[in-house]
Amino acid sequence: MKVLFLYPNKYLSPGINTGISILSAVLKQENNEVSLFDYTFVKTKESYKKLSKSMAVFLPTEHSLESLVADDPVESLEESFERRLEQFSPDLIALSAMTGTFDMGINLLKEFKSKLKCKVIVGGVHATIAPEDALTPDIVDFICVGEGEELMVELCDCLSKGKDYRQISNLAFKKKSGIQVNKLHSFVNLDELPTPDWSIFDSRHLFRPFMGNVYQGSFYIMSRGCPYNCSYCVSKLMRQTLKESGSHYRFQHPTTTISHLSDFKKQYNATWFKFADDSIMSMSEKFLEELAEGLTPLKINFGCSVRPETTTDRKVALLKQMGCVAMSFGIESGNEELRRKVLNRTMLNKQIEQAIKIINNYGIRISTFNMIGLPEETRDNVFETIRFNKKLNIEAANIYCIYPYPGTEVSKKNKTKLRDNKGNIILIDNASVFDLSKMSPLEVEGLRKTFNLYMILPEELWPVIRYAEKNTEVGIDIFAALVKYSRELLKKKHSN
Ligand code: B12
Ligand code: SF4
Repeated sequence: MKVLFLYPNKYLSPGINTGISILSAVLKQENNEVSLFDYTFVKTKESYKKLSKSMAVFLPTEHSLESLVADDPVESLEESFERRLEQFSPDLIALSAMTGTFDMGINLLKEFKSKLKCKVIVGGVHATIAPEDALTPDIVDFICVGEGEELMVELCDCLSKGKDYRQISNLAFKKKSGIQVNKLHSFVNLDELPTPDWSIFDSRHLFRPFMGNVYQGSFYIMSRGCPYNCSYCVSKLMRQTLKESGSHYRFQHPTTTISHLSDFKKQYNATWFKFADDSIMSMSEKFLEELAEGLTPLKINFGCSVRPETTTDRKVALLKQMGCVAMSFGIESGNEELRRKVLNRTMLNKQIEQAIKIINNYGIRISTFNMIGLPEETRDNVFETIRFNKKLNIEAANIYCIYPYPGTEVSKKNKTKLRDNKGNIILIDNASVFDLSKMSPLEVEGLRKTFNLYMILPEELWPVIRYAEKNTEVGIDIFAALVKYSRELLKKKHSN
């Protein structure tokens, strides 16, 4: 069978998709042919314009993402996809989508409705947490609920031999009387999976600029799921939806990770990885010791995500020893009560401070994840988050507006809808329209835009930054001037 994966990713957001790379490897093991249509480097008029308008406060590096596409022609997604269809002529199109990218994938496929001669299957987070929504478009024949490794192999086998596919585990499809969701199989044994297949991805996905140098490498995941229950996250929902398959949260054996990363080093000269696991320090010291023993000789660098409650000196020392150079922390809110009551994250500010102190001792770079627009949140609460980041001396704060994903507690409590009046999924970048906080969506947008300025610049300048929150002509000019000034300050700090 010829399987064409469709990856509707944000323009110039490089990084190999772990799910697709695993599925491709598994399908190739069974002699299927696999190809990929990926939006990441398709330079369309719209995406190109949007990128040139974006203005980040972070210190710019001399290795820009734009340089990766400098020589590429501007073309439409449709033109590019049509070419791929003609070249590859797939037997099955396999769309991998999150909630925020599902419509991007479907809209492209709809353009080709009359020309497509093959079946279309959708998998990924969105199909798992919102199966009815994912099955609604006419163009979709099947969806995959949960893990796709076994399903894809069986489906390809059935379709190629004309066998009945209707009983395949994890498969769901439309019937006259509604939808049929088949039983789920047990979770796959992660230690039996082959090395993920990076070969179907554009090599520019391996571009990894870090602290002034450029490395080769990408995302890699050692686990599935997460043991925590944050109210805004789909993790708990996935655990409940997939409980028939067993215990969702699990790590593969360190030897599997070591073997896969050695393969990547040999094949792609990959030396920089981003571990996509939700919480690497949840694993025991013994597990990390074994991992360190195998990874240290590989001499790789990597970044990972951590929870403060799990941070201990010994675990950080082991991670540092095996190559950890960057860690990201979800602070989400600087106000402990909001964090606990609204987000169901029970860690204390004191614990975060202690964890960061330990990590700083090892010279590991720290970035934070923060959210605003939270239910019950006031402007003063946002400033608690800004001040907390400032106190922690954070230079790279990622800031998002909370998004009520379907089925999560935040969505249920606030009775939010997935789709707007026109039937489109509300995009993550427009999440302020959910209007969940005590601020107006405009105020939330203004604060999101200027969060890093408030964090980097001295408090005497805050009254000026307030003007930059506004989307007026003057506000836009002040914003640009302050971004320039912040970058100069950061540059100066780093050159000292
Ligand atoms: C790593 C990661 C990222 C990375 C890299 C993604 C990548 N290139 O791989 C980065 C940092 C770029 C990222 C960005 C974002 N992410 Co993210 N990310 C993750 C994370 C932590 C791990 C993903 C992963 O590697 N999973 C492991 C693989 C093996 O699982 P999988 O992808 O689900 O694939 C399996 C099945 O779903 C299925 N499957 C997948 N595709 C297909 C296709 C077919 C046809 C079939 C049959 C089956 C199938 O089979 C696979 C193997 O079993 C998840 C949380 C999580 N633990 O899953 C969040 C997660 C996917 N991200 C999320 C979000 C919200 C985002 C952002 C929107 C964040 C933001 N505010 O910007 C952006 C969007 C980027 C974009 N593309 O537009 C949410 C998605 C929620 C939702 N309902 O959509 C998640 C679930 C986090 C969360 N807990 O809320 N993310
Ligand atoms: S720790 Fe991260 S992945 Fe786990 S439930 Fe919370 S937000 Fe989700």
